[in-house]
Amino acid sequence: MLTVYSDDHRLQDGKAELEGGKLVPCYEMPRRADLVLARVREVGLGEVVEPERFGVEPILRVHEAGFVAFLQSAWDRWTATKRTFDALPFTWAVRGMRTDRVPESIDGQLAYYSFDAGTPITAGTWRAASSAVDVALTGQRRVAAGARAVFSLCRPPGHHAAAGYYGGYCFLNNAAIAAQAFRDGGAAKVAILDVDYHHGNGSQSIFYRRGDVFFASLHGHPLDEYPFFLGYEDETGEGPGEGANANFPLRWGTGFDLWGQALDEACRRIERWGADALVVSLGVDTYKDDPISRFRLEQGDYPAIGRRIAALGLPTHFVMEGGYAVEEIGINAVGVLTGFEEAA
Ligand code: SP5
Ligand code: ZN
Repeated sequence: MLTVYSDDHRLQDGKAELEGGKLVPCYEMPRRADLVLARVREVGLGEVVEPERFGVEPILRVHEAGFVAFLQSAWDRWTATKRTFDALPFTWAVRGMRTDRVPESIDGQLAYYSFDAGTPITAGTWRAASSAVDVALTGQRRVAAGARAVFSLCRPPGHHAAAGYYGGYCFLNNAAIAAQAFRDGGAAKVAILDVDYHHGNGSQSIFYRRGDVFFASLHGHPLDEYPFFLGYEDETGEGPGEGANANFPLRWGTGFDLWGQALDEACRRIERWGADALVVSLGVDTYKDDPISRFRLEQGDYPAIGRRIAALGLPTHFVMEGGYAVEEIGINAVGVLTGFEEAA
C-alpha cells in the first residue's frame, strides 16, 4: 500500500492545551506522525511519496471562505497584539447568543471560529494543516486512478473541523475534503467510515444534509465523552441526507467484543448503501492505553479492523486521525493497514 507523507506536519507543534483545569503539553504532537511513518517503513508497507500541491480551491469546496481566511491570517493577527504564546480562545457563543455577527478582534474571532481550548494556533498551523490536505488529496487522486488502497498520513488530523469552525486538534477536514474530491472526480456515492475514538462531528455536519456522502462513526458516547454535543444514534441525516448518517455511540469501557460488532453493523450499512469509494478516518485512540480515551482495544484487534474494512471490497482511502498512546501509535495504525492488505 502506498503512503503519502509530508514533513510539513512538524510545523504544527503546539505547546499546551487546556485539560483537567490546567494547561498541559499538547497530546497531538509531531512524534505521532514520525512513529507512524517509522512503522510504515519497518513493516515494508510500500512506497512513501510526497504530496502534490492543490492550493486552496479544494479546501473551499468544503470550508467557508471566511473561516479559511481566518485560519490563514490568525497567527499574524495574534502576534500583532504582542502575544507570543500559542493562540487559544477563552469563550464561546452558546444557546441564544448572536452568531449572525462576526466579531472583528482576533480574540473575538478565535471564539467565533473554534469550539474548544485544546487546539492552539501556532506560527506554522496554516502551512501544516494545508499540507495535510495536500497529503489527503494526493492519496485521493491515487485511489481515484485505480489503487485498491492508499494511506494518507495526515497530521494535524481533521475530523472535528466543520465547514466554519476548528477544534479537537483539527483545523481543516482532510477526510471530508478527500470525500468531496472523490465526488468532484466522478464518484456518485462516497462513504466515510470514522473509527477514531471521538465522534467525527465536523465530517458529520459537513455532509448532514447531503445524500451523496454517507457518514458512519463509532465513538465514545456523547453522554460520556468529548465532543459531547453531537454523535447520538438518532442523528440520521436531514432532508436529502436523511438515512445517510449512522452513529454508533459506545460507553466508556467498551472492548473489541462490542466495538467489533458495531464495526460490522457500520460496514453492513455501507454495503447496503452502495458506495463507489470509501474514506476511512483512521484514529487509533480506541487503544486501551490511550491517555485521553476510555475504550479497551488491544494491539491484536487493529489488524481485524483492517480485515473487516477490506471485506467491503471498495477502493479505500485511509486518512490518519487521532491516537495519543504515542509509543504504540505506529503498531496500531499500521496494524489496521497490514490487516487490510492480508485480506484485500
Ligand atoms: C483527532 C482527535 O482525536 N481529537 C481529540 C480531541 C480531544 N480533545 C479533548 C481532550 C480531553 C481529554 N480529557 C481526558 C481526561 C483523561 N485524562
Ligand atoms: Zn480522536
